[in-house]
Amino acid sequence: MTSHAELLEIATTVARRAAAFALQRRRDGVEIAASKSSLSDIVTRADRETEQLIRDALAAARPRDGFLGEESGGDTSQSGLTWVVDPIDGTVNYFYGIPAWAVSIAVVEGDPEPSTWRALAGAVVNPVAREAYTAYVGGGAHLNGAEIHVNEGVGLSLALVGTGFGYDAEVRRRQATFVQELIGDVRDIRRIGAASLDLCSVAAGRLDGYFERGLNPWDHAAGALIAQEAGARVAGIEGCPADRRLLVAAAPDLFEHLHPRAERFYAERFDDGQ
Ligand code: LIP
Repeated sequence: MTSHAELLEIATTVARRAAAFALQRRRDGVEIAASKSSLSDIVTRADRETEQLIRDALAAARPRDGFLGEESGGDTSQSGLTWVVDPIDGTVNYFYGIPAWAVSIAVVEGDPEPSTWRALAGAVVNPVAREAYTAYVGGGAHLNGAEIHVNEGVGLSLALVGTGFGYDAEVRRRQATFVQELIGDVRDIRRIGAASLDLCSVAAGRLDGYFERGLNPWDHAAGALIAQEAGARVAGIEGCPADRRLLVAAAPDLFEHLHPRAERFYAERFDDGQ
C-alpha cells in the first residue's frame, strides 16, 4: 500500500518535471492550439504537450490509477485512485508571459468528483517563481519544504481577497457585480488568474481569502487540499464540498463572514447550469 507521503513524492516529482518542460516551451514561444468554451478560453500546444508528459509519467509510476486531465479527459481507475491534473493552470497568464501559472497535480480516492472524492496528496509548482506548494492529508502544507499556514484573526474589512472570472463575457459581467458589492467591505481584491495559485496564496498567508464560481475539478483539486492542510476551510454552496457552483477558502474565522456573502450572491444570481 503506497503511503500518502509516497503519493505526494510522485506528484511533486512529476509536477516539477512538467513545470520545467512548460517553462522551456514558454521560452521557445507559445502557440495557441485551439479555443474551447469561448474565443478567450484558449489552449496552447504546450498545455497539451505538458499534460501528455504528466500522463505518461503517472502511467509509468502508477499504471492502475485513473487520470482526469483538463486537456485529454479521463481514464477510469482500477486502483480506486485517480490523478486530477491541470497541466498549465493560468493558461492566459502563460500565453501573455505573466509569471502566475502553475502545474497542478492531485491524487484523489473514490470517483473523480469534487463532491465525493477524498484528496490524498497534491502539488502546485510555479517554475517562474521557483515555488512548489505541497501537501498530503494529515501532513500539513509546505512551500519549498517550509511549513505554511493561513492568516487567522483577520476581519472581513481588512481581508485581502482573491477571485476569478469565467470565460463567458455575460457570466463575467455578473460576477463583477459581486466584486463591486464586496470591494468596499474588504481591504482589497486580487485577481491572480490561476485558481491553484489563489488557493496556495491563502495557504501561505499571501491572501486572506478566495472565492470563485465556475472552477473545474482540476483547477482546485491540489490547491484546495494544500489550503485545507494549511488551516483553511474550503467549501461550496451550503457548506458542501466545493464544486463548479462555488468555492470559498479562508481561515475558519474569516470564512464565517466571507462564505455567506458569496453564497447568497451566487445562489441568487446564478442557476446551477451556468
Ligand atoms: C483558470 C482558473 C482561474 C479562472 C480562469 C481560468 P485555466 O484556469 O485557474 O481561477 O479565473 O478563468 O479558468 O483555464 O487557466 O486552466
